[in-house]
Amino acid sequence: MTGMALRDILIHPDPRLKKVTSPVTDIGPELERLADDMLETMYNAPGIGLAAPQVGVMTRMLVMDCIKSEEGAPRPMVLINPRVTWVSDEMNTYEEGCLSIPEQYADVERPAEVKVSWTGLDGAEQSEHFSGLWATCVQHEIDHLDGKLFIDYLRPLKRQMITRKMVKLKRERARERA
Ligand code: K1U
Ligand code: ZN
Repeated sequence: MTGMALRDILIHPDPRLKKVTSPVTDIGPELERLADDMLETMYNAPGIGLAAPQVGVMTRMLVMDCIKSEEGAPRPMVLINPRVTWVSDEMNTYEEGCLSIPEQYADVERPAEVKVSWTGLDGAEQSEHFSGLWATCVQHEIDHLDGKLFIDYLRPLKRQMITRKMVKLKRERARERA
């Protein structure tokens, strides 16, 4: 058994970030390895969430941990085939970021609270009521599984501006690697 590995995070624009992912049908060692690698990649970034398509795996799994380091023990969560089963009428605006859209932030309005059901790595069904940053994060990550990015909530002009910056960033990074 080898240790966890960092995976490369895809940067927008990438066609894989625009696709709807397929449900997980088989929970086994390969999926466990992917979950471990995604958690390691998320903590290393650093980030508070990561969805499988962001590392090029087109399957419905996400990881998250919204505990701030000063708040105490980490709470790594792995959600397989997550479904939002209830949303609050109350909305909340949060300045979101995305590891696939580095250094770009914008206000996004979403339901303030959500109830989510999912399958755990042990195969057991789970559900939880999320509020605050956890609610924002889980909705952002489930959007990734449906090929949606936070910039899709912005005005077209702002979205285009961010996309152009990302094209430039990718070009610069490719040049640095050559
Ligand atoms: O999905 C992702 O790209 C991860 C993203 C999650 C997210 C952030 C903000 C609102 C909703 C969802 C990030 O983790 S961006 C990085 C970030 O927010 C952060 C990084 C270090 C400390 C605290 C936050
Ligand atoms: Zn994201």
